[in-house]
Amino acid sequence: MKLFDNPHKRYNPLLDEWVLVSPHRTKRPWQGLVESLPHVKRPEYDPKCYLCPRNTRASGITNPDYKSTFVFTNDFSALLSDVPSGQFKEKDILQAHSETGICRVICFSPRHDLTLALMKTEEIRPVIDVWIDQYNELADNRDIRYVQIFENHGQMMGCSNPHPHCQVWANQTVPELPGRETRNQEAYMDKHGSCLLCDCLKVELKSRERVVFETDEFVVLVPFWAVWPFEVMVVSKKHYAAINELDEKAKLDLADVLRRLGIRFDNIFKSDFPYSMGFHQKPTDGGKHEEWHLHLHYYPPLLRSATVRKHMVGYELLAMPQRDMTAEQSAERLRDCPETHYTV
Ligand code: H2U
Ligand code: ZN
Repeated sequence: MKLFDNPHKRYNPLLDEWVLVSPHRTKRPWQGLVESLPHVKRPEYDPKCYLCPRNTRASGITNPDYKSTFVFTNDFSALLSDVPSGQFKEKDILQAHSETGICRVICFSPRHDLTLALMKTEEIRPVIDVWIDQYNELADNRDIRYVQIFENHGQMMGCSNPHPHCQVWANQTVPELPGRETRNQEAYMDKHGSCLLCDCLKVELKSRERVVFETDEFVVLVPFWAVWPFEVMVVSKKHYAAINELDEKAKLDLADVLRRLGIRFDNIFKSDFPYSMGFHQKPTDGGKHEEWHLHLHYYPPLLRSATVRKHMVGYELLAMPQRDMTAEQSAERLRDCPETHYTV
C-alpha cells in the first residue's frame, strides 16, 4: 500500500496513542555509536552470582539448593507492604499518595548459563506454574490490585544479573500502562460489543503480514503500532483474562512459544538478544474485567546489529514515538529466522 511506503502515523488502540512511521529512512547511512558486545559464554554455576543455588545474596540470606525454580522477596524492593498511608495535595498541581506493594524475584533455573531461549520447553513449563501461583497468591491479597510480571533481559535493558530470572511487582493500585489498557479495552468493548484483542487477532490472522508464528493457543505478532524495531506481542487465541485461566495445553504451548520466540530473537543478530518483556492481564482489584485479554509485550532495544540499539530521544521524548523499519518488515525478518539456536 502506497500509504505504508511513505511517512504515516499508526494508532495504538491499547494505549490510545500514535506512532510515526518513516519507512523511507531505512536506507540512511549509520555513523553512530557501535557498542561492544558483552561476553556470552557463562559457567553453569557462578560462585559470585547472587541468584545461583547455595550462594549468599547481597542481603546476607543464603539461597536454597534449588533444582528448578526459586522465588524470593526482592532484597531491594521498590514497593514495601508496610508503608504509613498518606496523601499530599496542593491545588490540582502537586499531588502524592503513599503506595504499598510486594516485589519478588523468580529464578527460572538453577543453571546460571541458561536463558529462556536455551531452556527446553519442559524446563520452562514449571516457570509458567510459578507465574500462576504468584498471580493467584497476590490476587488473594486485598492490598494488591495489579500483579506485574516482567523480565529484563541483558545488560542493555538494565538487567543486573545474567542468571535467568524475572521479577514480580504487585501494587496497591493499578499502574499507569495496565490502567490505560484497561480503560481502552473497556471502551472498545462498550462501543463494539466485542474484545479489542480478539478482533485484532481476526484481522492479523487474515492478513498474516505481521504474524511471526502461531500455535494452537497463541499468536506471536509484531503489532501494527509497534514502536521498538522488533517489538512483539504474544496474544492468547482464547479470550483468557489472566494467566491462571490457561488450561494444561495452553500452559505447555506458552512454554514452547517463549522458547521458540527467544531462539528467533537470538538468531536475528546471532547474540543473546536483549529485551524487556512482561504480561499484561486482568487487574486483581475484584472487578469482573470481561474486557481484559491476556497478552505479553516484548520490547527489545536492538535496531541494526547486536551492538546498535534504538534510542528514545529527541523527537520521541518531545513529540511522539517514531520508527523507520515498518512492523511488516520486522515481522518478515522474524519469520525468516530459524528456530534452531545459533551455536553459542
Ligand atoms: P534485574 O536483573 O531486572 O535488575 O532484577 C534483579 C533483581 O534482583 C533486582 O531487582 C534483586 C535486585 O534488587 N536482587 C536481590 O533481591 N538480591 C540480591 O542479592 C541481588 C539482586
Ligand atoms: Zn547464577
